[in-house]
Amino acid sequence: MFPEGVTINALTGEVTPSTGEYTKRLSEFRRIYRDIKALDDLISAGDLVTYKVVEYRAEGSDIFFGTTTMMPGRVGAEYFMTRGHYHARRDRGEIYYTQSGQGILLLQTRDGETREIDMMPGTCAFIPPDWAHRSINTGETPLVFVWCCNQDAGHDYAEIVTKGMRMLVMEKDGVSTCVPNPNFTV
Ligand code: M6P
Ligand code: ZN
Repeated sequence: MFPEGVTINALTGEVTPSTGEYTKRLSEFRRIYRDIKALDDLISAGDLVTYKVVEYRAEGSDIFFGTTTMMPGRVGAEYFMTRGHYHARRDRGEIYYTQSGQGILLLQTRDGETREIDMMPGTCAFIPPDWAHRSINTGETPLVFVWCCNQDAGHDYAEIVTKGMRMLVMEKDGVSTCVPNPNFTV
């Protein structure tokens, strides 16, 4: 392993050099958004990419990092968001350092604590071990953030997909508002 300077474009999320990437489209979010009709209408109109994740991973390293670039938009009153996850390893945290755009990072524990952190350029959010996290683009431009965590952290999506998150971020009169999720199941 050797040290390396990696260039990150704060407006596009481009990582140079990068070792992998993927995109997520609206059709992959049928169990995530509440407004099924709005989601189906959007998918029929053209199945948009809502976010892209690019990574830099050195084989054998303990940590890795990358960017997530989230497009602006909404499904009904809900802004475009990530799936949201706990880490498979409960002793692994993460950081999210916002480069451009604006958003909200929703966090929760298994025993009912919730937090919201405003994502804006310059904010580095500390995500402690075993806090589920979901990012939401509440702005009108792409939300770009750098993340860094352990390579062995892993993703545990099942809990959030089946139960949802305790809080939702909805657009109301042009403003983003955090509200309790009426469908959250303990
Ligand atoms: C961040 C990191 C990634 C994660 C991505 C998208 O970039 O935490 O590990 O995959 O967000 O979030 P999700 O996987 O919940 O859709
Ligand atoms: Zn994570």
